[in-house]
Amino acid sequence: MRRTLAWMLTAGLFMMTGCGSNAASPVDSGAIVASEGSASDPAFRVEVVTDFDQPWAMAFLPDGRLLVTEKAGTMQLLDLSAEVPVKLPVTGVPEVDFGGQGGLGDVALHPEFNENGIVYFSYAEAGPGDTRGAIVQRARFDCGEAACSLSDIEDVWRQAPKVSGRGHYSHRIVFGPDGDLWIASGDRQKMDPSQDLGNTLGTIVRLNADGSVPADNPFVDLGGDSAAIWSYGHRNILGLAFAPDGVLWDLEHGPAGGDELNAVVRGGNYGWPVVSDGKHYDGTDIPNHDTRDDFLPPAVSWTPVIAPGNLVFYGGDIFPRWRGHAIASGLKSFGLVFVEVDGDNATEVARYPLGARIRCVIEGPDGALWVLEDERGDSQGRLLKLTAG
Ligand SMILES: [Ca+2]
Ligand SMILES: [Ca+2]
Repeated sequence: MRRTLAWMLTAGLFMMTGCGSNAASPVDSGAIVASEGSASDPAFRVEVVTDFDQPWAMAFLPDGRLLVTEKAGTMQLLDLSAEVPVKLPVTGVPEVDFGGQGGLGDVALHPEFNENGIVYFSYAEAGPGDTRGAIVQRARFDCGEAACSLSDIEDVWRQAPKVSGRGHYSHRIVFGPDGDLWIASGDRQKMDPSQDLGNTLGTIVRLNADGSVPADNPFVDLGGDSAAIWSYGHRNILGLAFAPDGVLWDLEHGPAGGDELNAVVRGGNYGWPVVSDGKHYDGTDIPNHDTRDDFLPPAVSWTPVIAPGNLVFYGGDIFPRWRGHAIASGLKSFGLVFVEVDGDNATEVARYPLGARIRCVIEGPDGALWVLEDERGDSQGRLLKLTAG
């Protein structure tokens, strides 16, 4: 079902408690707002935990510590067991091409992290002649008392070709239910390559955990970089997540309007830049999805945009209302967007304002929602913990 939804904001003060360096700063949050009708849901209790320098992504280790990437090229491990959380620096992070939308990106644990200690991470890598592209590597992760380290770094995947500019890397990493590795590869703001299967711009790729190509990928016969492609015609995919029923969902930025949530199918073409429910930034029209039946339409499109940060499916116990729902962080929606998903249909059902560009939301081991702000005026983005209100 396709919907265009206005951003509804209610005013309202919200109780918050804080710890860490920004405890005195208020979180500009309000009530959870139903996107249709007036149903109200229990609000969240919001704690400010600490802050980071332009944080981009995070992942909990099995021991409850939190690994956080910062866009300029640093990684930190946050130990939450102490009364005041302690940050340990992570050494061995490769040099990243920091600028524009690029830098250090996502981080994910190997499905067998408990046995092998391997983490995956993505970043913008410089190339010859003022070019760059997304890269995914993996490394052994170890921690001592004062610092953690990456070692035995291996290349897993490179976006190809490297091109000019510093936008639309996407480079979101997720492991599927069967242990496959899925990577979002943005169109690098070059548009037309998204329809050309001879490169990996504007695609979602599927690999084995070691970076090799599964023999049953849809375009293996094309060989080379193309063999990794699972779906194409994408723009800038910042959300990539598996629903409990195994459906893969991608959440991507549209141009001026037309953010999309897509149920991703093998070999699917999602239309960019031939069709979009948005327009070009200069106002030039782009035919909408419903003008062409040869491209797969989004389950939800948003105008005005939410400008997604990421996407996660909630499976915890402390918010029964949201179990099985998708939750998107929003840079322009300044909060969280809750989406009800049923098979390959989806509907936005609520929003929760947080008063800042929200880069990332994940579920913690205790079922709480952990939220990273993108940045505030001083480039610091706070880490928030949301529990039952
Ligand atoms: Ca599309
Ligand atoms: Ca359009």
